[in-house]
Amino acid sequence: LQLETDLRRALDGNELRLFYQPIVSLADETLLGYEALIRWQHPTRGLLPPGAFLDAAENNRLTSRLGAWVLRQACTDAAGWPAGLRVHVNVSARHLAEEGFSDLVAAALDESGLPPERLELEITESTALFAAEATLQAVSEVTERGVTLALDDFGTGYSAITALHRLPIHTVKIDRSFVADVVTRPSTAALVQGLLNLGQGMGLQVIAEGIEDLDQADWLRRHGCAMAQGYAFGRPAPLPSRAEALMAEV
Ligand code: G
Ligand code: G
Ligand code: MN
Ligand code: NA
Repeated sequence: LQLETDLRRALDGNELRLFYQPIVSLADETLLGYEALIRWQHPTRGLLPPGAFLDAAENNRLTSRLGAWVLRQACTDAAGWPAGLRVHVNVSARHLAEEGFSDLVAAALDESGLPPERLELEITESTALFAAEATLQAVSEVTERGVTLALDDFGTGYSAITALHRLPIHTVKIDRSFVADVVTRPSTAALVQGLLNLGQGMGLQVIAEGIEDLDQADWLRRHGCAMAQGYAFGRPAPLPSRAEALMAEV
């Protein structure tokens, strides 16, 4: 309950932050975009990761306020980036199913001026498993607008195949738990190869997550994975402030 009160204050008082992690092309390590990852700059507890507060938000009807803040902030930030770069925003199943979700996306795009094609929404497999009519409706409204959908943590849920079947998925993100063992464990390698084949066979974009070293990057490149994300290419970090960016130029 204290957490809930604190979180309401955080939403009102500019304590939430978006960190951004690069998404790169594996062929040449060109930057393709960033995934937005929320943090809470708590006045006494320091910088909190999403695991410390997202569940509290989910359970206390703060989901839509928090989700709206993330979408608006991410679109505003991304509108100032070079035109080729896309932004990925994580969306909770609960928020996606709420009335008004697609209007919120439309408003975030309009207010920021970000072209819809530069926004990708990340959802998890369980979102698809429990997808109610409202979710399917919201998804079709945002994708008709040109926004794309990524299936996050691909391979870890019960419903990977169902999700691909039911929703207009554009990208799958191979979960980092598979990437961690891909070089050292033959059975994991076979599994990742299968996920890559499935994604490519369906004409989807595939991003490998959680790449921490160059052996993993090499393996994935050699096995046909085009895109990657992970500490090897960049940790989640705040956008440089305008002042810092100016300093870096001189
Ligand atoms: O950044 P970190 O690895 O600590 O993120 C942990 C989890 O929190 C990830 O599963 C990520 O998808 C989720 N997450 C991060 N930012 C957001 C956000 O803005 N909204 C939602 N719904 N989930 C987020
Ligand atoms: O569930 P989702 O994919 O949205 O979560 C992304 C999370 O993964 C973020 O919390 C981010 O901090 C974390 N992450 C990103 N890259 C790496 C990595 O290379 N290694 C590990 N262990 N975690 C990572
Ligand atoms: Mn994600
Ligand atoms: Na993931």
